[in-house]
This record gives sequence, C-alpha cells and structure tokens, in this order.
Amino acid sequence: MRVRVTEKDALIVVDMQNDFMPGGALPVPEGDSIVPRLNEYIELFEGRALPVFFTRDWHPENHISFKGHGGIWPPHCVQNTEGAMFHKDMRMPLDNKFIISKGTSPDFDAYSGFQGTVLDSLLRERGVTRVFVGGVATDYCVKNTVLGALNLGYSVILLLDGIKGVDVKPGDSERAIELMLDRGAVGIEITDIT
Ligand code: VGL
Ligand code: ZN
Repeated sequence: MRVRVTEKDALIVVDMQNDFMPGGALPVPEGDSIVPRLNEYIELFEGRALPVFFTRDWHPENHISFKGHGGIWPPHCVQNTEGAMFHKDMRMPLDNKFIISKGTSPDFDAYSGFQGTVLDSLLRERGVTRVFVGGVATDYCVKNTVLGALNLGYSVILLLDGIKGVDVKPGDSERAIELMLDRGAVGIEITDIT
C-alpha cells in the first residue's frame, strides 16, 4: 500500500500517559514500545506543518470509571498527577500541537477523544478530512476514537505499528482492529508512507 500525507491530514496520538505504560496504574503491556514509532509519525507531521493532537485521560479523583465509584478500572490518570503526564520520551511539537483532555467530569466517561471535547471543531476549523490514529489502548480509547472519527465523516488511517492494547479478554485488540477495518479505517505501517 502507498499512502501520501496531504494538507488535509492530522495525526491523533491517543493517551500515551504514564498510567497506561508498564509500571503505571492501568498498564498496557508493552505500551511504551510504540513511543519511538509514534515519534517518527509525529516528526513526519511536524515536518509538514500539519497538526498533531494528543488526547489524554484526565480524570477527577472520584471518577465514575474507577472501582468504588461505579466503574471497573483502578484509579488512573488523575488530573495533574504523575500518572496523567505523557510518557517522558514522547515527542511534543512546539507548534501546531493540541492537547485534548477527556473524562474530565466525575459523572461521565469518555473512551473517544471526540466525546465531550473540542476535537471535532478544531479539526473542522483546520479543514482536516482525514486523521491518522495511534496510541493506547487499541481495544478502548483507540477503538472508540477511530469509530468516533468515522461516524463524524472523517477518513481514518489506523497506524498498525503505533498501537497497543490491554486485552482484558485475550483477542480483544485483534477484534478491535477487525472492527475498525470493517467500519472503513485503513490500516498502514510507516513503510506505507511515501
Ligand atoms: C482507557 C481504560 C480506561 C484508554 C482509558 O485510554 O484506552 N482505557 N480509561
Ligand atoms: Zn480512563
């Protein structure tokens, strides 16, 4: 496959935060292994002055998704804590970079970067029609962000070499990838970009 990055593209890096990395509160196995590859994609977009969006889980202490507050997850990505910070090696462009916080109110959860955020309006304002998506977790926030983008009418390129899943049930990530492709996302690896 050959894919060319165009003026109407944006990159969305999903939830590359310490709590989702090995040693974190809700670790994605090998979540940190995709940092170098994601940095390559970021550099590519940065080099062409194209926007890069970083989503982050940004929960209050009493968030509804936490055990003891009605949810299934251990507390994670609590606002302003070390666990909520981006992995220290993530490349952060100085220009044309946007941080999108989600799951910020106690009573609502958001697996999609579009849910309750300004992500769609920022993309639209910039004339973006296609998004490249990578990050964690394949079977939760990546999946929901990709499906959200498709529902909103964006074309979606799924970065197969820049995603990792949690696999609460074995095979969850593989099934999530199949679902995203079934819905119209196109899966690529960095060598497909020309
Ligand atoms: C996520 C579980 C809970 C994710 C966020 O970023 O995929 N997963 N909150
Ligand atoms: Zn969360």
